[in-house]
Amino acid sequence: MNEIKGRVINVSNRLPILIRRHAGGARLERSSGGLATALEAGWRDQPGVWIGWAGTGPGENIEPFLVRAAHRRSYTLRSVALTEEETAKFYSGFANEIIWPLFHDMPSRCNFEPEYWEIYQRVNRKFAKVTAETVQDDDFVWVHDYHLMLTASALRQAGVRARMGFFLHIPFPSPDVFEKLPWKKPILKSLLEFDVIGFQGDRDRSNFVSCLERLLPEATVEHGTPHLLVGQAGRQTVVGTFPIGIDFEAFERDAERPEIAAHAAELRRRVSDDVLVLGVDRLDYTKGIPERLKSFRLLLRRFPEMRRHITLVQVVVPSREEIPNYKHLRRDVELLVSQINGEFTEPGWVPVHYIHRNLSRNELLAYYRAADIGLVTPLKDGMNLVAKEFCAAQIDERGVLIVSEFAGAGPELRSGAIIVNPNDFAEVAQALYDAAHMSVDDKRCRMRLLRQIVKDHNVHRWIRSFLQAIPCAGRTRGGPVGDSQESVAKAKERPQSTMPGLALVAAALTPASRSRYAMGKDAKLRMMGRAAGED
Ligand code: GDG
Repeated sequence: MNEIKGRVINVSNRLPILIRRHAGGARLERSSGGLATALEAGWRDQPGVWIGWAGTGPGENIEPFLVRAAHRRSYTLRSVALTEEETAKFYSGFANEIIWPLFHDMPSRCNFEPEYWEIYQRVNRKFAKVTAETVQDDDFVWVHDYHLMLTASALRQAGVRARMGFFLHIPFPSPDVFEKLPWKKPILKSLLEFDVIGFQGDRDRSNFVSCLERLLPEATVEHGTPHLLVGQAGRQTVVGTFPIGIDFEAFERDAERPEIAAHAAELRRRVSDDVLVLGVDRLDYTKGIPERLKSFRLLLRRFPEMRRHITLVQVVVPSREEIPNYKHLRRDVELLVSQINGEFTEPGWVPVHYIHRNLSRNELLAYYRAADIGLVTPLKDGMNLVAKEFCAAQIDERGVLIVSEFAGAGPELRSGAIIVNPNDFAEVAQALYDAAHMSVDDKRCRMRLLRQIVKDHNVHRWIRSFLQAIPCAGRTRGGPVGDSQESVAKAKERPQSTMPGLALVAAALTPASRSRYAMGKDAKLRMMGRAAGED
């Protein structure tokens, strides 16, 4: 990270800690979710400041908590206090009832309430104000995620001269979806006030460029190496793809600990010593939990010989419980679990073990190690860290990863994982069947490849590559810009992948492993034939 002379000022909706009030006072907790997990792991030795919401409102003295939390960290923490109304209309409202569903291609779930937009602007200005008070000219301001897309314009208006970057942890939608947003232009324009914008995958970046082409035709796009340069209103922005990673070494080291191995063995003994399938998700409609349960049910219906031999452990972490869509989802998931268990349970075997709580890190690691199949089937996901954590914890190289083609992790891990369409229940059921019957050699070969990819593309590399894109932004400011329409088209024609050398990795797969997967497709057709005439 030599590119930064000053400090990194990290700005995200949530701080990595949460102060939770209870009758007897308050306690400090760790924030959950992918963003906090990834940044906490990657940020170990970087001096700086992390600005975000700690779960508290104005007038609360939380300074002692922030000082305590900073003890074990290389950075200090500054909080942005939010009123109850702001939490409801900015966080639950604009961010999670509009942007979250829209950016995950689910516009029918959006609640385009105009007041949410007012409060979103106000809260973005609030975050910008705290940031402007903190930042110095040679610092780098790194803003994270969809909650804070307007901060760059507010910071520029406040006269902040430091360079600024933005990383979107969730997908960016295609123009047909994005243009449904009533406030699309101010959001695009504000994003282009950052010096660097990062996306999880090439598809997200290409969607962003298509949105510019349609909605801001005056913007110009040039193909730099390896990133794009977008010109708008006299300034230029580097736009790149930076797939996020995990702290591989930490997961591997912790998974190796004897107490985790013992816990994993205990789980296998108690839950299933045959095929143990694991799903781990926040309770969110984008994660495809009902669809996954239906696929598992289909497997048990169509392959009766699998009954008693395969068990699904589905961990569901409570999330955004105040939003109506999420309450309904919990009811749907729990109904499906009880229907499946009602249909198939036999003495000594319960097909679905459903856990609705946050596991400790040690428990989670034990499940990752114990599982034979990691089943990661979101309908849409920026990356999905669970897929990568599962691989890192698979130190025995026994597990098979099944991953959705619509998760950022899909393209990145496609050479070792079984890739599925989560809406195709027959395909997922078949993938489970194939994974359960895969030879030990094939499983080892695939998992070794996956672990190498996850290890190489870890969170430290993600941070480094994002920060390395910054000087590029400085150099290009005021530089030549290309012809708008023509250069946008060229940029879309030539996707630039920053993914690992997948061709090389795929070449290392055994022929047996490759043909096994091809066999899976044929078997799927057979299975569909067999199913004809079923209800
Ligand atoms: C967003 C994007 C992107 C889950 N259950 C438990 C637990 N977890 C941890 C996992 C993982 C994290 O939560 C979930 O991360 P994901 O990436 O799967 O999903 P989001 O929270 O939606 O994250 C996503 C990510 O940002 C990073 O850019 O990948 O696409 O949506 O780290 O381990 N942790 C513990 N107990 C649990 O029960 N301790």
